[in-house]
Amino acid sequence: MITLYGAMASRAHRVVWMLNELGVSFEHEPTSFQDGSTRRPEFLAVNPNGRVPVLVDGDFPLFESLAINLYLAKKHGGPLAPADLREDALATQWSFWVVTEVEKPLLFTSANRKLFAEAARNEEEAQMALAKLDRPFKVLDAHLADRPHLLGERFTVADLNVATVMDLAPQSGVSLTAWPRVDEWLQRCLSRPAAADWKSVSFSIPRPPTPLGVLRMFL
Ligand SMILES: N[C@@H](CCC(=O)N[C@@H](CS)C(=O)NCC(=O)O)C(=O)O
Repeated sequence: MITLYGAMASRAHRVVWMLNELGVSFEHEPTSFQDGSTRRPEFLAVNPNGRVPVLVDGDFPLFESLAINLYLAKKHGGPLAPADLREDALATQWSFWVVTEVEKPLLFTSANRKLFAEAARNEEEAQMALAKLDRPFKVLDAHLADRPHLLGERFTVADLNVATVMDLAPQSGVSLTAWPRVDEWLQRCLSRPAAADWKSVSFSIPRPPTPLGVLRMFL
């Protein structure tokens, strides 16, 4: 039995998309990360980081959303899974790439365009974070010039992992028209039926009251 902890309005949606793609049934514990639930001893016993998502497959707990997806793809096989060692390495590469190069500045942009309450948004901060995204977005756009998906012809866990981070862009008023291949690829990924659950979810995050608090949130 697989149990996934984490509300849809959290990074748990990344794993829900993967489980839906694979057609794997699971129990969903929609643990909120905003009401103190992730600080409770019972939750910390499952994930000592106090964060969602965490997946428990039988007696095997695993945290980190994109690592969970790589595990699920490899466990269940099929077209989403890496077909060989090189594809495995590339799926890992793109997953690390998106969390290290894209996730934080994109989240910071989104916070200042949509996720913070309107009065707490700061367009200058959004522009600053957006400027950091130009380099990785250009890399992705160039990579997609001669292939429809990250590993070539088929949609794989690499596309899913990168798209689950990039999906903050259209949700938060970040236009991708300057990177047209990224824009098209993302729309293709997000129009997959297995991604549908996520698209209707909306959420907000409170802006920390001090500049230091903001730094702490995004560093
Ligand atoms: N790198 C982790 C990040 C997990 C994470 O930050 N989750 C947020 C919700 S989306 C959380 O649980 N925050 C609660 C907290 O930081 O206390 C992953 O991708 O799984």
